[in-house]
Amino acid sequence: MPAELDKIRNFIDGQFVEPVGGRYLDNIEPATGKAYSHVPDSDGRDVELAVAAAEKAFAGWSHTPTADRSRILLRIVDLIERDLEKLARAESVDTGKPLSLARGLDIPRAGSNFRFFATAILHTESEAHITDGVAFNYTLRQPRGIAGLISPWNLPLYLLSWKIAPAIACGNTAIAKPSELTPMTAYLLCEICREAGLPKGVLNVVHGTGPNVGAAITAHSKIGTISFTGGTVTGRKVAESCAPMFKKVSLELGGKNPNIVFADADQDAAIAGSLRSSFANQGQVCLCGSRVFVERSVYKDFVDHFVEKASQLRLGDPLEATTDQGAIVSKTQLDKVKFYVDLAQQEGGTIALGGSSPEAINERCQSGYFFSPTVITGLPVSCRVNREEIFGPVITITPFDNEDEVIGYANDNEYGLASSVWTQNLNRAHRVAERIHTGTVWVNCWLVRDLRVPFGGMKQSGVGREGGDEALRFFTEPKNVCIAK
Ligand code: TXE
Repeated sequence: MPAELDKIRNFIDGQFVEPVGGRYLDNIEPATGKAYSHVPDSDGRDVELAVAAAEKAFAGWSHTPTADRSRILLRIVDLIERDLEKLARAESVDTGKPLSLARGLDIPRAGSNFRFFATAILHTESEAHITDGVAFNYTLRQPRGIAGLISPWNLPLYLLSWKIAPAIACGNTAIAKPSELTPMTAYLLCEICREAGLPKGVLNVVHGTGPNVGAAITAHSKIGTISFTGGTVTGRKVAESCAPMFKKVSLELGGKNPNIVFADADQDAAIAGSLRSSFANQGQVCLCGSRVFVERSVYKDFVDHFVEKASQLRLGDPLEATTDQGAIVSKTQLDKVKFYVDLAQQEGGTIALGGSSPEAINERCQSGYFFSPTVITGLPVSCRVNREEIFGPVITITPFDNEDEVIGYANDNEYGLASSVWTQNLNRAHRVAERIHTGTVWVNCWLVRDLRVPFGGMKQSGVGREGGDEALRFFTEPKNVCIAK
């Protein structure tokens, strides 16, 4: 990493600035376990500076013509595409994910997020209602003010851009806090936004920890809209902080997603799809299908073939082109994964594949945070490992005998984010999709995303929906104007 990125800074009022307190956190590279840069350890004073900048910028930005906002966001897309390689490498180094994944998914999707909302705002419809001969009503959808955007470490730029783009496209100003574990691409995005001509103060990025910066954002009276993606435990704290101030809050939280394979499915497709949904990004995607249920008549064949394919995934240095599986994001997360694999064996599970950290990957990565793709069979459906989010390359495979039984298994969980159903029976696909309690149901696929559709979860997977019109509605305030005839 070039020396100038050794110490990244906050981006406030269009300037890169040191944290007021002058403190920095080590930014650890997951593949090596060593610090490679330093991140501002900001606090409420830095958030105050950001609020002042965002407040000052709001009048101008909220009255900037939509076409001009759109043009600036499209310029950001151009620059993300120009800097694809630089951004992908930064994302890979910061997160431990394979460079190929950052290059092929994370960074292109960040560009798509900006492009989608840059164009969506050009085509929004206005509503009007005529009240008999009495009145004419029209609805104004106005920007809400300063938005607080808090994002996690698993898909840093992908998820942060999914918040920044709609928030500023709608005319709000924003204060964003990326995860302190993976700050680099947020920092590089600020350079891009400045080069694209985004007016100062429209986007402000304050780096730091959740308790020092995240909590200051959710508690600030002038930040009326909060969009949070992260763990359910933290999501609860965010909701508690916002509730007394009646803030508008969107929470995209954890998941423990069922992946159901019926005997009548195309088994090769189901295995290939399940391999992705189990281990993409080392299983660190809230949408991963970590509870695999397979109809009993094909269970043994599925397990044998799945384990064989999973054993061929190449665990390696994230920067090497041949790597399919990189490092886990942090020592804390690695320890969490190890804890659950140990617990699975205590709960009666059998390790059918993996179950431990590999021998040294290479000289560079000998102290990195690696864990082999792990398949566990033989667990009770309701044990802790089948109920709690592990957020690593660990899945369970459980047999079932009929549709009612597996839908009961799928729904018997505190989370309700996403699910996959593999079947060639169309009626069954519709029937099962209707009965599963998740915000998204993929049939014969996984992580196929149309940015227009509502995205989010039920139960402890969150509140509210992101994406498409839902995001535009979230980041605007509807006002009804009623004019008497
Ligand atoms: O995320 P946190 P963590 C799950 C996954 C993981 C667990 C915890 O199971 O093991 O969450 O991960 C900021 N007020 N997911 O601890 O704490 C924090 O700085 C305001 C699922 O890494 O949720 C970071 O920027 N903000 C998830 C962001 O919240 C606070 C993806 C997320 O951190 C805060 C990641 C506070 N009090 C983890 N405390 C998904 N749904 O994709 C922390 N933060």
